[in-house]
Amino acid sequence: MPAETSNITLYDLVGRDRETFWSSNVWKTRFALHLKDLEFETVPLSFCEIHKEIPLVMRPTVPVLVDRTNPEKPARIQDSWNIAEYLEKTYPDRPSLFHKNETFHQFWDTWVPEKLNGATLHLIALDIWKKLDPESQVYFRKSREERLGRTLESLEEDKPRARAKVKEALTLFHQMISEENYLSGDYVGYSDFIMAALFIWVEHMNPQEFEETYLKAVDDDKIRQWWERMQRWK
Ligand SMILES: N[C@@H](CCC(=O)N[C@@H](CS)C(=O)NCC(=O)O)C(=O)O
Repeated sequence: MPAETSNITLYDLVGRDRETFWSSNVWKTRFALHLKDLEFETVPLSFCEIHKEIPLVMRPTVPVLVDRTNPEKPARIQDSWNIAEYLEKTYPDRPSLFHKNETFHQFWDTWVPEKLNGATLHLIALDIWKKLDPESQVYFRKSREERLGRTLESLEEDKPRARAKVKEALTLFHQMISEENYLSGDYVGYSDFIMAALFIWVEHMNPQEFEETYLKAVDDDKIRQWWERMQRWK
């Protein structure tokens, strides 16, 4: 969508192809914008571009959302949770993200990264690296190997342990969605988007891992059925 027709701009992360959006943190925002039916344009940035383009007053991370709906007072918000709160407060007449229970969704916003992000990174770090532009490959390898204290290649040997961790976490998630259509109950909510954003990240990076470890984490079709329900907000 051309920039002039949209009041909202979303800064997102891309790899070498510059057109596939796979960042889990940004997908939380994409889902929220889709649910609220808000038009937006996307500014695609590589890892290295994020560090040059996102203004120094902010951290060099995406998502960043700029909303010029009120031209006198444009809003610039960073961090997926802050953006969700902003959208809920600014567009209360659109479908709700929190269904008047913000704490519940905030719990999942902490729980999913704590229980799933580390193990997931172990499973797909090398796949992410392969999809980046050469300059970002250098940055990603250096920063992640420093953080993990090991090479991306050496994560391979830990994959069975990482898969077991993912499956354990998804067992609790499975219990929740076995009783209702969505994590947040009868209606989709931000907590569903948090989990679905993680799923999109893995699906893009390693479809086979996604199928075997995430969709088949538990021995029935409940997670797959929930995932199918989530497709309409993509
Ligand atoms: N808590 C932040 C985390 C944002 C974040 O870490 N974003 C990643 C992309 S998923 C990023 O921009 N990373 C830049 C880097 O690692 O240099 C949020 O939820 O928005």
